[in-house]
Amino acid sequence: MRRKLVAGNWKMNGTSAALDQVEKLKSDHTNPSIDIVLCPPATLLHKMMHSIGNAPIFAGGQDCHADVSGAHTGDVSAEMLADCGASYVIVGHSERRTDHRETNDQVRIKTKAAWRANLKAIVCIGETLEQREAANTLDIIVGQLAGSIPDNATGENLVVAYEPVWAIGTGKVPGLDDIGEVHDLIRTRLERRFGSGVGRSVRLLYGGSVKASNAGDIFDVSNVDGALVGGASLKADDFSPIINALQ
Ligand code: G2H
Repeated sequence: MRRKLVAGNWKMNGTSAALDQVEKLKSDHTNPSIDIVLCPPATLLHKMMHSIGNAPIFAGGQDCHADVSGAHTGDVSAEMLADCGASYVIVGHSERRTDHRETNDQVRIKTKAAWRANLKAIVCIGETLEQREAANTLDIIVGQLAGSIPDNATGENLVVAYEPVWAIGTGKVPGLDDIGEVHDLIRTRLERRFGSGVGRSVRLLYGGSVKASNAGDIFDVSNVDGALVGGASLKADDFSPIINALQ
């Protein structure tokens, strides 16, 4: 039985004032069977851990460098995230793949770095609009999965987020059948590569314009175990109804 998971990706949003949302979320969140993860900018992680306190909410980074430490100006290692109290890290988000030209190979190495630091990796994959319109979605997903995920994946250390690039922050969402088709494919490929036990235990998230009004329908799709939420995770009043839709 896979635990449900809703992760909020704050992207490059939030200063100390945003921690009020954590306080609100703590009072909203009463279901211990759902994992909630907040991924703030790295600058807020330490303060966020104080805000979370003993509440059943996890924190995560939005990216990590492959190395433990060294001459990499501006970067943050997985070990540094873990030292701040993070339990998760997002790797391979399409905004990293686009803005920083991250390749599947780099995402795979970063995922290994996350595991080295005992972080759970939320590995993001997804097709562009051009790739979807050329009917290449499934091939792209298969290639990204194979290239971005190292050996030794388990249901504990890996979460896969399917985020169609064209659905991110646009208000557009694929049809439920399309989401189901991709999630079923991801599940099948994970089972084939890692064995049915591991393949069935990895949690699969949908991401891309998730909001309260569409979350319930998306969560009913087969092999969707939760969501990676961007814009609608910034305010507890928007995020809590999405979490509640999983119950
Ligand atoms: C996809 C998602 C969060 P949004 O990037 O990872 O963002 O929900 O704003 O589309």
